[in-house]
Amino acid sequence: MDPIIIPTQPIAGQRPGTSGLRKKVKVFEQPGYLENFVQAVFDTQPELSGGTLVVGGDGRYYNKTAIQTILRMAAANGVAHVLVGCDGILSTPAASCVIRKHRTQGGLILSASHNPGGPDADFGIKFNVGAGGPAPESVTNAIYERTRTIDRYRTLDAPDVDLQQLGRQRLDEMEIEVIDPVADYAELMETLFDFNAIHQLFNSGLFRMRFDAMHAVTGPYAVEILERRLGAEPGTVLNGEPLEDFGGGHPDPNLAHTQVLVAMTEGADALDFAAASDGDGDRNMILGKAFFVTPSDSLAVLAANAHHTPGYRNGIVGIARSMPTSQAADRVAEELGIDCYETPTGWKFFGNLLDAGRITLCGEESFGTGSDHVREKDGLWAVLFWLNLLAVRQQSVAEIVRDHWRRFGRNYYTRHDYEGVDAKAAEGLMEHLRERLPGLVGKPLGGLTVAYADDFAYQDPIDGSRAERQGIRIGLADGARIIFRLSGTGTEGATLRVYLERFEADPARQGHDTQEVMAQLISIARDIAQIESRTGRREPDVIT
Ligand code: G16
Repeated sequence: MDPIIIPTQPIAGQRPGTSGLRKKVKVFEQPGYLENFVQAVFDTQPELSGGTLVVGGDGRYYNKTAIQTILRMAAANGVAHVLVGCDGILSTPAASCVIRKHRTQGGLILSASHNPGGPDADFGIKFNVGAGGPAPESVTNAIYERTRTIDRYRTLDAPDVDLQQLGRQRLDEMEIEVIDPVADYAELMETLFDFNAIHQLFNSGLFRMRFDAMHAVTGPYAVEILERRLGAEPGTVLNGEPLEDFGGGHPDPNLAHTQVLVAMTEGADALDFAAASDGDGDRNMILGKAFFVTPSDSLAVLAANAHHTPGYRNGIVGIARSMPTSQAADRVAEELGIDCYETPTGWKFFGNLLDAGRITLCGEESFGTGSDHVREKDGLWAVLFWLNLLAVRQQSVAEIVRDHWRRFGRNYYTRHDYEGVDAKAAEGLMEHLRERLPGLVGKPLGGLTVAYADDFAYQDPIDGSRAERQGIRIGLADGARIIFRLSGTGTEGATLRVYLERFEADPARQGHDTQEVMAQLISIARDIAQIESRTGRREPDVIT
C-alpha cells in the first residue's frame, strides 16, 4: 500500500509543556492538529523508521481515535513494529515499563494526566524516548520547531485496527502487537516488593484499605495486583472501571478531589490505609487513619525505609526532588551520606540522573514518586511501597510518619493554587516578582530576613544542558521557603502555584495544623506577589 502524502500547514501553539502537548479535545479535533504533531515526532526521531514504537493511553475521550490515526501514520512512516495496549490502554508508568523491557525506540503516550476528560475537556500526547522517560527538552524543542515548518504528513488509506484482540496483526508492512496492558507491569512490581508480606497483611483481618482508581487507567492494574495477586478483599478498588470522562470527575488524587475516600479514613469505622491515583496512573496520594501524607514527606519516608523492600534492599544511591518539593528528602540523603539533587519541575529532568545511576528514588510535590525501575513517576508503585512498609514495620501510617519527623524533623508544607487566572495578569505577577528579587536579599520580610531570592536555573550534571526561569524562590533565614511558579500543564488561562515550606525540629511542635503554622508565610506570599490586586483572587482554588 502506498502512503498518502497529505499537504498541511503549521498550527500555532504546539510547544510541549511540563509533560507533553496538552490541549482541549476540541483543539485536537481540528483537522491536521494531531497529525502535524505526530509527523513532527517521526520527522525528528529517525530511529523510529524500521524500529519499534509503543502506543497507549489513559482511556480518556479521543484516546481510541488518536491511536487509529497514529497507527496509520506509523505504518506510512516506516515503523516496523508497534506494541499497543489492549483497547488502547496503557498507564504512563506501564508504557515506560513496556518501552524499556522490549527495548523499543520509544513510545507515544496519550493522556492529559490529572486533567478532566470528555468531549469538552482535555487531551494530550507526549513522546517518550527509548530509555522509557519523557523526551528531554532538546527533543521536545526539536519536535516543536518541526511543527512550525511542517507542510505534509504521511498516512495510509486503511480501515481501523482491532484493538480488542490480543496478539499480532499487520497494517500494511507494519506488525502490530496488541498486548495485555497489565502483565509486564505487574511482573515488574513482583520483583520490587514483598508480595508475601503484603498478602499476609491483607489476610490478617486486622487491616482494611481502599484504592480509588477514579474511573481512570489504574482500575485494571489495581484489581489485578491488589485484589487478584495480593488477596485484598474484592471491592478494595473503588471506581475501577476506566471511563472516557472519568465518570465526570476530576482524576487528580489530592484532598480536594477525593473527598469520599478521605471521609472513609475518618470516624469510628476508619480505614487503615487509603490511596488514589490519577488519570494516567503516575500520581499517587497516600492516606492513613485520619492522616494525610504529603507527597514530599512520602518521598522522604520511602527513601529512609527503602531497605525494608526486596527491590531496594541494598540501599539507594541518591535521591532527586523537584525544586518546589519540600527539603524533607534532603535530610534523609544527608544522614544516608548520599547525594540529593534539586531539579526543575517535570519528570523529564530526572531521566539523565536515573540513566547515569546517580539516583535511585525521585519525587515531586505534585503527588509524584518513582524510582529507577521505570522512567516515569508511578502511582501504584508508591502504594505497593507503602503497603510493603506497613507489612514489615507493623505500624500505622501515622506512626511511621511521626517516627520519621522525630528522627529527621518535620518540613511543614503546603501548596496554594490559583486556577484559571488571566494569563497576562499571571505573567505580570511573575515579572513583577522577578524585578523585585535583587533588592530582597538581607531585607526583612514579615519579621524574617531574606537569605536568598532567585529565579531557579538548573544545569544538568550529565549533559550540561541548562533550564532557566524555573520558578521564583525566596528563602528566609530560618530555612523557610516561598516559591512561585506558573503551571505548565493547564489548558485554560494560567495557574499560579505558591509553595510554602517551614522546618520544625522540635517533636513537641510537630503536631500542629499546617495552614496555621503557615499563616505568616501565606500572608507574606500574598503581599509580595500582590496576588489579590493582580489576579482578583482573595483565596486559592485548591490547597494541598
Ligand atoms: C506533570 C509532570 C510533573 C510535574 C507536574 C506538575 O505531571 O510530569 O513532573 O510535577 O506535571 O506540573 P505543573 O506544576 O507545571 O502543572 P502529570 O502528572 O500532569 O504528568
